[in-house]
Amino acid sequence: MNDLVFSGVQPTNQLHLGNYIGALKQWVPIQHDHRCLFCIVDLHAITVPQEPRELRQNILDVAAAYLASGIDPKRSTIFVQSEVPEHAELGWIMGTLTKMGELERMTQFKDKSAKGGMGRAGAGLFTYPALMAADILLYDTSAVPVGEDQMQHLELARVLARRFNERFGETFQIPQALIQKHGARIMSLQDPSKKMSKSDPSDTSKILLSDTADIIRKKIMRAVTDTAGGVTYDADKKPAVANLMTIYHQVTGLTMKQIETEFDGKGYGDFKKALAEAVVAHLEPITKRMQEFRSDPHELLRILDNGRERAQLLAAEKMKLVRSRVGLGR
Ligand code: AQP
Repeated sequence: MNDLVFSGVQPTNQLHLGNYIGALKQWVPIQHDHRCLFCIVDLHAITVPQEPRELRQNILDVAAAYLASGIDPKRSTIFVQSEVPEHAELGWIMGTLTKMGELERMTQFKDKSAKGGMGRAGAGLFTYPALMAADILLYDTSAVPVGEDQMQHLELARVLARRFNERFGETFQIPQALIQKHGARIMSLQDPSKKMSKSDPSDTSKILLSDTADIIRKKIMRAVTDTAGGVTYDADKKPAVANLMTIYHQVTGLTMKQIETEFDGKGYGDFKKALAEAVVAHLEPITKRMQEFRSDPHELLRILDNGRERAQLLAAEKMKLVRSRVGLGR
């Protein structure tokens, strides 16, 4: 049994607190007892239009965010997806095994294509889950830490691994999801029915890892709350406050009960002030380290070169087996 963990983030924009809590922060402790591959999934990013110069900057920003959040390049492999061409190759093969109906059911595709209409959405956006399955299966991944939004895609990866194994013989490990109780889905600060998202045009909906302390304070003080008062956790009746409490829990380590006790008899204003200070204190060292990595690109590039070499070795070996199983080449 392989104990490899794989996960990734799209360099589609500046990372936000949702990406940090739902992904990066969760990855850090996993490195201590698993072999980990953390990928910057730039091929996924281009399933929606990207400005080339910005994309290249975002790739390095995401790499810097991984390192600044505590991913240790001595323990874990950090690399850029497009630099290991086997991802695209296996993505194609997985696409040939995927049914149209399976892709049509994907809520992320429905959401992302809703604006311009399905007929106008790129085919890459539609087949995105086949490429994501390839990313995971290429390394015989045993576990994938994901936010709730990615569960449907992960389930398809499991289906495709089984389908391939049945058709061509035992080749891929079936990956499991690693999902946390609180924090798997951080919601928009302006609308608790929507997840915090890089592509949300509203600046105040999300806290970016690159935000200054003052901006973070302003965004939190402007966050919406619920009509019913009191800092108590009830995700159905008080979704906005439950979301803010989840963030507080994540950055302080306090349980929901402890948070309720701390703010018993106090109003939302007091809670938001404490929350803002806790988020600032948690993110400040991360933001500072990100800036340091970005101001010394040599170190960052060296880490990414190293990661590419490590990932490439594993990917090349696996693809040799996959090609022979499928009957590709001579
Ligand atoms: N709001 C969130 N709460 C918790 N986890 C989240 N993730 C994303 N948003 C939240 C987790 O972050 C990882 C990387 O996500 P991604 O960049 O691959 O794609 P995404 O899920 O589509 O993220 P965004 O921020 O919403 O980006 P855009 O707007 O570009 O689509 C994943 O593990 C995800 O679960």
